[in-house]
Amino acid sequence: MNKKYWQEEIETASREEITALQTERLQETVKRVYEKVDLYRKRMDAAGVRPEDIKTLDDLKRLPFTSKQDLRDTYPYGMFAVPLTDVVRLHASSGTTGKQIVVGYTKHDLEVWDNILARQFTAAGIGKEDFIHIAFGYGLFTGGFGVHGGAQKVGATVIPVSTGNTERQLTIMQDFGSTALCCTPSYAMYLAETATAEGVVDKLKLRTGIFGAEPWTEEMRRQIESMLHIKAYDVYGLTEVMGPGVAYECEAQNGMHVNEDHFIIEIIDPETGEPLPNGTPGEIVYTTLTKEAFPVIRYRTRDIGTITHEKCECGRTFVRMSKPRGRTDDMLIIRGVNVFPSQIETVLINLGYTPNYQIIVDRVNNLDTFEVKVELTDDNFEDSVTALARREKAITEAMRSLLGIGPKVTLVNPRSIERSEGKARRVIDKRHLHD
Ligand code: DLL
Repeated sequence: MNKKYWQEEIETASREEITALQTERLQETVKRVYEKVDLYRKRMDAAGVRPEDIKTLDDLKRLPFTSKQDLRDTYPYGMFAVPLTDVVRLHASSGTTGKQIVVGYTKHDLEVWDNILARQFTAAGIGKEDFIHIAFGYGLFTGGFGVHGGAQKVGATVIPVSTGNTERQLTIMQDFGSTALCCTPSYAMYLAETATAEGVVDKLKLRTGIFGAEPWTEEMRRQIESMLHIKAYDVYGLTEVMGPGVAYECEAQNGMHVNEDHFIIEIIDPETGEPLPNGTPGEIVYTTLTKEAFPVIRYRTRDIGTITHEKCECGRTFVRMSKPRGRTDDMLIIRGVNVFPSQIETVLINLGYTPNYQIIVDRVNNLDTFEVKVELTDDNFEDSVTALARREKAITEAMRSLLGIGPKVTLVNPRSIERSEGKARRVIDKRHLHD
């Protein structure tokens, strides 16, 4: 019988206990970064705030924000808070745009990381008996090694496949008996489609999946669950803060618990930087509380989400963050209307399509054009022009009623939209190319 909690005492601690622990750890972190990292000292001096001014959690808002640009400006090691001799691992991320950033971990940081992933696996009912198939990249990306440590920690049998070679992934799953799959949701979808096409779904022993690293909707979750006959959990994280495991989903599948003994989450108005009340969507900001090598203070993630302190049926008391609905830099503004890829995905799945789509935005004669390519499946494939036109119109209308603007919809052949082994590229915005 697997454990219900990995570290019950802290995962179910009272709000008072969590606040006391966070306050103490925040004070230590702020003092440390002030002493060790030039950027934080200069920023805090400029803002007229000193480490001893941080008396309660409410004082957090007096501290300046940090951003990806800060990491780029201090590349490679300018924001490390320990001597490099204490750093035992580096990871990097290129993001979708711009120069890569690099982060580091001490031995203690890795222990923390293993434990928070062990919390995730345990919350998803995964333990010693499981064969954890890790199809996240093991390169400098945090996904592979991040979940790997936690998978070993719970005593499961780890299968570190990494990304790529879908046929081989399916063979390994069948031969080795993988029971839990870890990868991006878009790759899970691709594996599911391939397994279905080859008629091998019933030969798989999969029962659970832990997916993350990119936004995905509830509708996509249901689709993956029904195609692979598994329960699919969401895991959130980012390189700058740790990697996967900053927040983890429990059996309630209703938001992700933030590991509050290691991180503080805030939601701010992306325009004004002001904190927003619980339940109001805004930009997610994270502060680390125990990171030694690479602490971050008020890091602006650009992800958009909400938090709730409502009681969770699993008994965990950590605050929950919603599935991020996208990123501030993911949000398209098309003819003045805000459009998130997740909205498009919801409409498509509700109408019986797969989440294989591409949004193409351009500007012609100073007017934004908005096109969505949608893939047909073998089941709904039609070759009559009228039938296709009818389908395209129905999708356009459904999107218009949700978004306020209707895209030109083009239906394309099954399996013709490029698949991703990592994060899917759903948006092609050609407008900045002309600027
Ligand atoms: O994607 C870390 C990770 C690996 C998370 C494996 C989960 C599983 P980055 O490459 O730095 O790190 O990208 C971080 O990915 O700011 C979000 O925009 C997005 N993201 C990560 N998890 C989720 C999720 C890893 N569950 C960026 N839902 C973040 C939505 C997610 N978006």
